[in-house]
Amino acid sequence: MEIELYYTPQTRSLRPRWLLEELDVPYTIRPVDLFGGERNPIHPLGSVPAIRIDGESMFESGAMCHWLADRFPEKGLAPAIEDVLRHAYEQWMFFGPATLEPPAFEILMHTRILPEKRRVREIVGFAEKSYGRILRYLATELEHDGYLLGTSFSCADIMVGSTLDWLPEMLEPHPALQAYVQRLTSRDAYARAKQPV
Ligand SMILES: N[C@@H](CCC(=O)N[C@@H](CS)C(=O)NCC(=O)O)C(=O)O
Repeated sequence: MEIELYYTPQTRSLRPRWLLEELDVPYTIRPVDLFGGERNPIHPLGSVPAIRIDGESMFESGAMCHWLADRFPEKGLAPAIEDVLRHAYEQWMFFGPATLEPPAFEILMHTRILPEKRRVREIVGFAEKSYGRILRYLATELEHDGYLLGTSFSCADIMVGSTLDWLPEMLEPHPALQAYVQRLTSRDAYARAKQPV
Protein backbone atom coordinates (compact mmCIF):
# COMPACT_ATOMS: atom_id res chain seq x y z
CA MET A 1 0.00 0.00 0.00
CA GLU A 2 1.39 3.42 -0.94
CA ILE A 3 0.51 6.13 1.58
CA GLU A 4 1.33 9.79 0.95
CA LEU A 5 0.60 12.38 3.63
CA TYR A 6 0.26 16.00 2.58
CA TYR A 7 1.57 17.64 5.65
CA THR A 8 2.39 20.96 7.32
CA PRO A 9 4.02 21.01 10.78
CA GLN A 10 2.11 22.68 13.64
CA THR A 11 -1.28 21.86 12.14
CA ARG A 12 -3.90 19.12 12.33
CA SER A 13 -1.51 17.18 10.06
CA LEU A 14 0.00 15.86 13.29
CA ARG A 15 -2.99 13.56 13.80
CA PRO A 16 -2.55 11.24 10.80
CA ARG A 17 1.24 11.42 11.06
CA TRP A 18 1.14 10.41 14.72
CA LEU A 19 -1.25 7.58 13.88
CA LEU A 20 0.93 6.38 11.00
CA GLU A 21 3.88 6.29 13.39
CA GLU A 22 1.83 4.35 15.95
CA LEU A 23 0.75 1.92 13.21
CA ASP A 24 4.36 1.59 12.12
CA VAL A 25 3.46 1.48 8.43
CA PRO A 26 5.59 3.09 5.72
CA TYR A 27 4.43 6.43 4.34
CA THR A 28 5.82 9.35 2.43
CA ILE A 29 5.46 12.93 3.60
CA ARG A 30 4.58 15.47 0.93
CA PRO A 31 5.35 18.78 2.64
CA VAL A 32 2.97 21.70 2.05
CA ASP A 33 4.35 25.11 3.00
CA LEU A 34 0.97 26.38 4.19
CA PHE A 35 2.43 29.21 6.27
CA GLY A 36 4.49 30.31 3.27
CA GLY A 37 1.32 30.59 1.15
CA GLU A 38 1.34 27.19 -0.55
CA ARG A 39 -1.97 25.36 -0.91
CA ASN A 40 -2.44 21.63 -0.58
CA PRO A 41 -2.77 20.37 -4.18
CA ILE A 42 -4.90 17.34 -3.26
CA HIS A 43 -7.35 19.09 -0.91
CA PRO A 44 -10.34 20.75 -2.59
CA LEU A 45 -10.00 23.74 -0.23
CA GLY A 46 -6.20 23.75 -0.21
CA SER A 47 -6.07 22.84 3.50
CA VAL A 48 -3.94 20.28 5.31
CA PRO A 49 -3.83 17.45 6.02
CA ALA A 50 -4.87 15.17 3.19
CA ILE A 51 -3.76 11.68 2.40
CA ARG A 52 -3.39 9.71 -0.80
CA ILE A 53 -3.63 5.94 -0.56
CA ASP A 54 -2.79 4.00 -3.69
CA GLY A 55 -3.75 7.06 -5.72
CA GLU A 56 -7.09 7.75 -3.95
CA SER A 57 -7.17 10.92 -1.89
CA MET A 58 -9.04 11.69 1.31
CA PHE A 59 -9.28 14.80 3.47
CA GLU A 60 -10.50 15.47 7.05
CA SER A 61 -7.97 14.43 9.68
CA GLY A 62 -10.64 12.56 11.65
CA ALA A 63 -11.84 10.57 8.65
CA MET A 64 -8.34 9.55 7.64
CA CYS A 65 -7.45 8.51 11.20
CA HIS A 66 -10.69 6.56 11.52
CA TRP A 67 -10.04 4.74 8.27
CA LEU A 68 -6.36 4.04 8.87
CA ALA A 69 -6.94 2.66 12.38
CA ASP A 70 -9.57 0.26 11.00
CA ARG A 71 -7.44 -0.65 7.98
CA PHE A 72 -4.71 -2.11 10.20
CA PRO A 73 -6.76 -4.02 12.82
CA GLU A 74 -3.76 -6.10 13.86
CA LYS A 75 -2.19 -2.97 15.36
CA GLY A 76 -5.00 -2.74 17.95
CA LEU A 77 -5.68 0.99 17.71
CA ALA A 78 -9.42 0.65 16.96
CA PRO A 79 -11.69 -1.92 18.63
CA ALA A 80 -13.53 -4.15 16.14
CA ILE A 81 -17.13 -3.20 15.35
CA GLU A 82 -18.47 -6.09 17.47
CA ASP A 83 -16.20 -5.23 20.42
CA VAL A 84 -18.05 -3.83 23.44
CA LEU A 85 -15.57 -0.90 23.46
CA ARG A 86 -16.47 0.17 19.93
CA HIS A 87 -19.30 2.50 20.94
CA ALA A 88 -17.03 4.37 23.36
CA TYR A 89 -14.35 4.47 20.67
CA GLU A 90 -16.74 6.07 18.14
CA GLN A 91 -17.95 8.51 20.75
CA TRP A 92 -14.45 9.76 21.55
CA MET A 93 -13.36 9.78 17.90
CA PHE A 94 -16.15 12.27 17.20
CA PHE A 95 -15.94 14.08 20.53
CA GLY A 96 -12.44 15.26 19.54
CA PRO A 97 -13.25 17.18 16.36
CA ALA A 98 -16.96 17.87 17.04
CA THR A 99 -17.04 18.95 20.71
CA LEU A 100 -13.53 19.57 22.04
CA GLU A 101 -11.96 21.21 19.01
CA PRO A 102 -14.38 24.08 18.14
CA PRO A 103 -13.97 26.13 21.34
CA ALA A 104 -10.23 25.35 21.48
CA PHE A 105 -9.86 26.59 17.91
CA GLU A 106 -11.80 29.81 18.65
CA ILE A 107 -9.48 30.52 21.58
CA LEU A 108 -6.40 29.89 19.42
CA MET A 109 -7.72 32.04 16.57
CA HIS A 110 -8.61 34.99 18.76
CA THR A 111 -5.55 34.91 21.02
CA ARG A 112 -2.72 33.80 18.70
CA ILE A 113 -3.52 33.24 15.05
CA LEU A 114 -5.48 36.27 13.85
CA PRO A 115 -3.73 39.63 13.64
CA GLU A 116 -4.43 41.53 16.86
CA LYS A 117 -6.85 44.00 15.31
CA ARG A 118 -9.10 41.17 14.10
CA ARG A 119 -9.29 39.34 17.43
CA VAL A 120 -12.62 39.51 19.29
CA ARG A 121 -12.34 39.40 23.06
CA GLU A 122 -15.99 38.35 23.55
CA ILE A 123 -15.41 35.23 21.43
CA VAL A 124 -12.47 34.26 23.64
CA GLY A 125 -14.55 34.69 26.79
CA PHE A 126 -17.38 32.59 25.41
CA ALA A 127 -15.08 29.89 24.05
CA GLU A 128 -13.06 29.69 27.27
CA LYS A 129 -16.24 29.14 29.24
CA SER A 130 -17.36 26.41 26.91
CA TYR A 131 -13.92 24.76 26.70
CA GLY A 132 -13.51 24.97 30.48
CA ARG A 133 -16.81 23.15 31.00
CA ILE A 134 -15.78 20.42 28.57
CA LEU A 135 -12.37 20.05 30.25
CA ARG A 136 -13.98 19.73 33.69
CA TYR A 137 -16.04 16.84 32.38
CA LEU A 138 -13.13 15.22 30.53
CA ALA A 139 -10.98 15.37 33.66
CA THR A 140 -13.54 13.20 35.47
CA GLU A 141 -13.27 10.61 32.69
CA LEU A 142 -9.49 10.55 32.91
CA GLU A 143 -8.94 10.43 36.64
CA HIS A 144 -7.44 6.96 36.21
CA ASP A 145 -3.94 6.37 34.83
CA GLY A 146 -5.02 5.09 31.46
CA TYR A 147 -6.62 6.18 28.23
CA LEU A 148 -10.09 6.99 26.95
CA LEU A 149 -10.92 3.33 26.49
CA GLY A 150 -9.40 2.28 29.82
CA THR A 151 -6.02 0.61 29.89
CA SER A 152 -5.26 0.53 26.17
CA PHE A 153 -4.20 3.41 23.97
CA SER A 154 -6.34 3.87 20.84
CA CYS A 155 -6.72 6.21 17.89
CA ALA A 156 -9.34 8.12 19.94
CA ASP A 157 -6.51 9.27 22.23
CA ILE A 158 -4.84 10.81 19.19
CA MET A 159 -8.00 12.68 18.21
CA VAL A 160 -8.55 14.02 21.73
CA GLY A 161 -4.95 14.35 22.92
CA SER A 162 -3.75 16.23 19.85
CA THR A 163 -6.33 18.95 20.57
CA LEU A 164 -5.72 19.08 24.33
CA ASP A 165 -2.09 19.82 23.52
CA TRP A 166 -3.05 23.06 21.73
CA LEU A 167 -3.73 24.97 24.95
CA PRO A 168 -1.63 23.51 27.77
CA GLU A 169 -2.36 26.50 30.03
CA MET A 170 -6.08 25.61 30.03
CA LEU A 171 -5.16 22.21 31.54
CA GLU A 172 -3.52 23.73 34.62
CA PRO A 173 -6.62 23.33 36.85
CA HIS A 174 -6.78 19.65 35.82
CA PRO A 175 -3.77 17.56 36.86
CA ALA A 176 -5.52 14.45 35.48
CA LEU A 177 -5.59 16.00 32.01
CA GLN A 178 -2.02 17.24 32.29
CA ALA A 179 -0.92 13.73 33.24
CA TYR A 180 -2.93 12.24 30.36
CA VAL A 181 -1.33 14.59 27.82
CA GLN A 182 2.07 13.84 29.33
CA ARG A 183 1.43 10.09 28.89
CA LEU A 184 0.47 10.66 25.27
CA THR A 185 3.25 13.04 24.32
CA SER A 186 5.91 10.84 25.89
CA ARG A 187 5.11 8.04 23.44
CA ASP A 188 7.88 7.23 20.96
CA ALA A 189 5.48 7.50 18.02
CA TYR A 190 4.49 11.01 19.07
CA ALA A 191 8.16 12.04 19.24
CA ARG A 192 8.76 10.58 15.77
CA ALA A 193 5.69 12.41 14.42
CA LYS A 194 7.09 15.72 15.69
CA GLN A 195 10.41 15.28 13.92
CA PRO A 196 11.11 17.98 11.32
CA VAL A 197 10.66 16.88 7.72
N1 LIG B 1 -11.54 19.68 9.70
C1 LIG B 1 -10.33 19.72 8.92
C2 LIG B 1 -9.69 21.08 9.11
C3 LIG B 1 -8.57 21.31 8.11
C4 LIG B 1 -7.95 22.67 8.35
O1 LIG B 1 -8.65 23.69 8.54
N2 LIG B 1 -6.62 22.70 8.34
C5 LIG B 1 -5.91 23.94 8.60
C6 LIG B 1 -4.57 23.64 9.24
S1 LIG B 1 -4.77 22.87 10.79
C7 LIG B 1 -5.65 24.65 7.29
O2 LIG B 1 -5.22 24.01 6.34
N3 LIG B 1 -5.89 25.96 7.29
C8 LIG B 1 -5.63 26.78 6.16
C9 LIG B 1 -6.74 26.74 5.16
O3 LIG B 1 -7.70 25.96 5.32
O4 LIG B 1 -6.66 27.51 4.23
C10 LIG B 1 -9.40 18.58 9.35
O5 LIG B 1 -9.46 18.17 10.53
O6 LIG B 1 -8.64 18.06 8.53
